[in-house]
Amino acid sequence: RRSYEYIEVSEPRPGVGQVTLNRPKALNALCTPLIVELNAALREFQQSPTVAAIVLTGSAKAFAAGADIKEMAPLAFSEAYTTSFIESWSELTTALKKPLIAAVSGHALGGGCELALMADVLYCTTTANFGQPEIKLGTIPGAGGSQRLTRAVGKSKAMELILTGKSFSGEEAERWGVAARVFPSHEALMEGALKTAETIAGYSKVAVQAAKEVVNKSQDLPLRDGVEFERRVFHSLFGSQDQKIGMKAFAEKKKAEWSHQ
Ligand code: CO8
Repeated sequence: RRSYEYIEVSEPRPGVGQVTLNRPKALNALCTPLIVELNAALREFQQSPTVAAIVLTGSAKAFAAGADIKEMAPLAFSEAYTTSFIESWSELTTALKKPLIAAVSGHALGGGCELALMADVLYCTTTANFGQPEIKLGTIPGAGGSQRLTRAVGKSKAMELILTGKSFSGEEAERWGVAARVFPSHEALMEGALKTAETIAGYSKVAVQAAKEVVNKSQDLPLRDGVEFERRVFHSLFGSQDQKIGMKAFAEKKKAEWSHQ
């Protein structure tokens, strides 16, 4: 495994990969080299035969305090446009077929909030500090925040948050459906995230990947097309060995031994 400067990579549980953002001096501000490393680590996990689910986290103090403001400050339009600044962020979601759980403690602001919103499942502490403060810097969310936050909380709340730059707590994130669960401490959060990842990693890789794919489709397709897409994928899983293994094990009251085929 290669070594990284801005992140740490481990496999803390069977089937579980963990990426920890580790740029403490800047509260994990997402400079370009960090994003490059994060993409590389996720690609490595995507290809790994031993990793089936991934946890992405930061420190107890900060998940990530945003894109690197000092790096962005001098950027010109022509440079941002011609180099497709930020575009590589989308790789994080599009290339990753394995489930990604974001475990958020502390600040998740701007690009940090957007990164958390890119995950398949978001867990956080009650005191986590989410927000899209870009308006205060004379700009707007640039990594999907205006779209993903709006889908998560509805238009009026998203408008209020993005137009005022006001932050919201982990407790609110859970109440509004942004977070799936909240935890009282960073330790409890990590335990919860790793446990969920381990649970997911214990299922058929084929079924897990298909489940992630169909849920994601709901974000892009009208309902009728989404339901049809789901049915097609559901039908296709009758061609997998694991569907036979899973249903036979149920009938025999045994634990399924997945072939991942
Ligand atoms: N970029 C660069 N450096 C940062 C950032 C950041 N986003 N956030 C914190 N830092 C640095 C600080 O400059 C400081 O460095 P130094 O010690 O050298 O002065 C260090 O981290 C510690 O920060 P503070 O002293 O400010 O710590 P506090 O505990 O007092 O405050 C806050 C914590 C409230 C999180 C505060 O640091 C803050 O407001 N940070 C900026 C938050 C913000 O505005 N984020 C949005 C950035 S814009 C954005 O993400 C646009 C996304 C567009 C798409 C993605 C683009 C890649």
